[in-house]
Order: sequence, then structure tokens, then C-alpha cells
Amino acid sequence: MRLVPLVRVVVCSVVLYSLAASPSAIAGEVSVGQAHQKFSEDAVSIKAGDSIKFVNDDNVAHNVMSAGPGGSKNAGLQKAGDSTTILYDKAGEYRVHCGIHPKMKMTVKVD
Ligand SMILES: [Cu+2]
Repeated sequence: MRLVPLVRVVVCSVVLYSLAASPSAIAGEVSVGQAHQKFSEDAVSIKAGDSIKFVNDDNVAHNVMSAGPGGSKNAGLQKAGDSTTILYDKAGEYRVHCGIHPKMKMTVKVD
């Protein structure tokens, strides 16, 4: 019978989809890495009151700066292994870059 393997594939796909979808369903905090002098996300969508945890999983220092409604948020110097959480309490679009590596850029959209 070929029916059983097909059922297994469908069940596995549903489980994987649920696991992949769950992080965005949980509001509150999103993690963004900075390995190889690159933000792990090009763009992130969150809700007002959510935060982003910028993790320096790189082997060099970074300085996350976030400009948007309500001014600029500067996470300060982050040594390798450090992480800093930035709260986004105002809706709008934020341009995020690294003060040390200008090529590191991403966008945060807050609804
Ligand atoms: Cu940097």
C-alpha cells in the first residue's frame, strides 16, 4: 500500500509548518543575529510594544542604531557575545544600521 507513506508526508508537513509559523504568532520579542557582519533579517514586522533582541553572535563588536518615530535608539557598543534588547513602542518604520559597519542595514516595521 502506498497510502501510508503519503499520510506520513502530509502529517510531517503540517507539523513542520506549525513549528515554522509559531515564532511569529508569539508577540513580544524577536531575535536578530549579526553573524558575519550582517543582520540575520533584512526586515522584521512587529507590533508597537514589542522588542527586538539584537544578539551579537559575531566575533567582532557591533553598535546597533535604530532611527525612526520618536528619534534614534542607540544600543551602544556590543562586544562579541553580548545582546541588547530594544523596545519599539511607537508605530512606524525604523531604519536600523550598525554604527561601526555601515553596510549592515535592516528595516523594522512597527504596526
Ligand atoms: Cu557592526
